[in-house]
Amino acid sequence: LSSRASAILRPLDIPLSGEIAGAYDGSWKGSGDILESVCPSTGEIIARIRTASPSELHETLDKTRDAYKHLRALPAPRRGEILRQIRESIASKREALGALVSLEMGKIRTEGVGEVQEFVDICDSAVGLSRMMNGRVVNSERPGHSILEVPNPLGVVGVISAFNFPVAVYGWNFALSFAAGNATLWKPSPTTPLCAIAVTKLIARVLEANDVPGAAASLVVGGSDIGEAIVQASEVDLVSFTGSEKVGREVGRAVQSRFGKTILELGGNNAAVVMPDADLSLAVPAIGFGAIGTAGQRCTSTRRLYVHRSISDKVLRALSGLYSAISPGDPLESTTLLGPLHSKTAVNTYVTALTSLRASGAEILSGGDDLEPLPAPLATGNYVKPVIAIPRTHDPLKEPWNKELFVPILNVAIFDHLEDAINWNNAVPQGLSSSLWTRDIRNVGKWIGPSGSDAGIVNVNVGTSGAEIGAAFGGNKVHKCLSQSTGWGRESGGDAWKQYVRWSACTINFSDNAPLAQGVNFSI
Ligand code: UN1
Repeated sequence: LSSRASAILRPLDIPLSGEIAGAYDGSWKGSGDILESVCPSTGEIIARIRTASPSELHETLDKTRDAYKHLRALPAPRRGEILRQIRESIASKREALGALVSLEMGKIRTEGVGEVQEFVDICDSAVGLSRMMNGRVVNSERPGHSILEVPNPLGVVGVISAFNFPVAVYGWNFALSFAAGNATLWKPSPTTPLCAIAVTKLIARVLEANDVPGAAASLVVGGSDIGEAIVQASEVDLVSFTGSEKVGREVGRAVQSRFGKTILELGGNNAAVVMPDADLSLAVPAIGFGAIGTAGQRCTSTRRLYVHRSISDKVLRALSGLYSAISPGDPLESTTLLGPLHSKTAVNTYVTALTSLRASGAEILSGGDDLEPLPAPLATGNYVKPVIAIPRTHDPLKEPWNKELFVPILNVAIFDHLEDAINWNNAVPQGLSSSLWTRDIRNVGKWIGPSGSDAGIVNVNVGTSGAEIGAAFGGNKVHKCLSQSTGWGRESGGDAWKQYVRWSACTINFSDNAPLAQGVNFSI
């Protein structure tokens, strides 16, 4: 193992050699296939992980169900106190975990640490919530009666997360699920198992110290067979899935067919709209971060840029200048702003997209030329140059506009009226995030109102990516072409916790009579 990798794994208690157990339910195990964790920056194999076998998964499901029974009996503020300790434990390893995210996922250091901070933030929020997950007392129409709406713990929450946020997205789900009294079973992306193992180790230690069964935070590293088994398992009450639109559709159908609950966080194809009065000193760097940040691999990455004709030359000149100052490099170096793509498959997607942009006559404003090989050990990493392209035509239902490719390619179109830009923003199949740049309050009103952006995230003078945990995160879209969409899931802040409970409507009669509702008379 290289010294750069071992220096990151050692402080997180990850073995530097041998095969690492990838499943946890109170004890560590894994007798399934071996999976390799590959560093996207160098191509180095950084670990071999023993995945969960199907029979181990079933055993883990049983233990996770039992852990739920333990957790639901704890008062919510007590669960909050344990969560506070988990928060402290994760925060104490902020830098180390952030570096592991950079090593295994490939995002730059500050974004890796930021992602761990997101986990800490949602724990803070859930600690507070543990004393505020309140139900309601409803007025009954019957004398001497009262109605309570009680949020009870739900059961087992299955979290299937993606490679691009290998720590934070689990955190969003785990923190709310735990505070609500559920046990959580995590299946991380098979390409970021070490991040999941490191996080689970930190949580497990806190659970054990508090005499809570470790299976309250179970982990099963594995491939799609394990994912499918979780989706179909009747022990799992809620499946929270983050990933592709294609797999999300299958997950949605399978869970619905057994009447389970889902939270689906699927595709994003996010636009930034720049009005003539925008402050470009704010807009241009934010669009750069939205499009280049995380090498274009956030669900919230900016993929489409709509610029008003009157300022298009100025905006595109400034943006091209910004792009030319950024070249890919080692994500572990503090000065690097663009790390590698996560996989060789993503590099192929990038090359194919660029080839078809060229073939269809798009103007390539930035990037697109060959990348000088990086020095060893980075020469074998998945680096690409970020691209700004002006496709010849603009049709939101056709390529390249209708697809989320998860690579740093920004497609640009010019508009004359805000209404056109809003229509274009809304016309694609996905609806996760959107961003308007203006100082004119009238534009803001149009953008955030009923005829404005139909995405789940509707920002003003803030880029499409980098949401805080306070507001619920998720997409909106019903689309006529059924091939792609975002799902309607809501995670992290807002009222997202209400999805992690089962609501009990309890009508209680304190009186000596038993009248029927609606005045129904059934006297015998
Ligand atoms: C994702 O890409 O799946 O708003 C999540 C953001 C981050 C989360 C992105 N807070 O960009």
